[in-house]
Amino acid sequence: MELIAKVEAEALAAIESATTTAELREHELAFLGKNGSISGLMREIGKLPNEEKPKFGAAVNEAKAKVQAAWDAKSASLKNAERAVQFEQERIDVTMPARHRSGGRKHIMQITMDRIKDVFTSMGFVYEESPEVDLFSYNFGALNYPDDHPAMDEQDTYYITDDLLLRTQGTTLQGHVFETVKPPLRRFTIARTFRNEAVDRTHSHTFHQVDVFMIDKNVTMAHLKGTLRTFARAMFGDEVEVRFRPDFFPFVEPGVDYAISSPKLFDGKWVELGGAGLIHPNILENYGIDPDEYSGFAFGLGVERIPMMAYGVDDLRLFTENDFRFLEMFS
Ligand code: FA5
Repeated sequence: MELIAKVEAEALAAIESATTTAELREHELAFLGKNGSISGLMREIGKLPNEEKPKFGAAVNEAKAKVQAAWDAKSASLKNAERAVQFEQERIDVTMPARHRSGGRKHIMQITMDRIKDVFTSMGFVYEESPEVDLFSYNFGALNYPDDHPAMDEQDTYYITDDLLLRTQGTTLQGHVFETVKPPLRRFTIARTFRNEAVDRTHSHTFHQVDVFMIDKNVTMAHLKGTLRTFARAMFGDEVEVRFRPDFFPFVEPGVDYAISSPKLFDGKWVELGGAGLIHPNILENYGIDPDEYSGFAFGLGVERIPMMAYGVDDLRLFTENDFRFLEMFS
């Protein structure tokens, strides 16, 4: 009986002092397991006289039950404690603000250019590009500028050599196309263009132009106006009207500037957009196109103008400053 009390006390003390479930598991094997010391007590029974056997057996069972109960209780409390630690380590603070992920987006100029491309492509115009650094002859001569014509002064630019310059206008595409393509043809480009210009809110040394032209039989100012109106409506809304006024460009005859007006823009005031006209017969002849058989129209305008008007941007330098507060306003 003393032995039982000793083993029981040992077991209870060991269980009580356990600090981890792993340690407790070892005590389970040592005391309660098949080869544990409490099971060992049962084997002692054989050495006892018969009359003492039942009492001893009952006492061992009682001790075993006590130790088991102590073990169960300790196991439960250690498990709880360990889980609490684990929860604390794996805790997720659902109230923490999410990390800001800034996605890229298209620049407002890119959005504008993509829309321009959609509009003219849908009208059967083919997009084409020509060099930013081009020959003087494509920029001026091919476009019917007589030598030393004062119109060239309005488009002073940066010269690489006497013959090579940074193009001043998207219209430079014309000569490149007329050399290789026979009419009927419809072409357009979006060109980065350069001029020796004092920079202010509406002028830059580097800007962009859309330039559009077509040649076919019986092309008239009516086709020009209809194309411009379709384009302007796609950019600025369905109520836009287009107006022509006489203007001079060496490569068109007649030449006009065109303005648009809409009740939704600038209180319906006319706002000038760019230049246009019918392609000069001299140019057609220079490229072997018979002006009695074919005629064509051409127009050009500054791309920066479009978002400036559509969104009321009052300084074109904002397009290249890359101030996120500005860029994030457009998507
Ligand atoms: C031309 O450049 C002609 N090539 C347009 C043309 C094409 C006429 C076909 C007839 C037939 P202009 O120099 O006016 O025209 O320029 C056209 C547009 O480019 C202007 O209305 C303006 O919106 C834009 N632009 C001109 N210079 C600058 C500049 N320094 N900064 C920003 N935009 C400019």
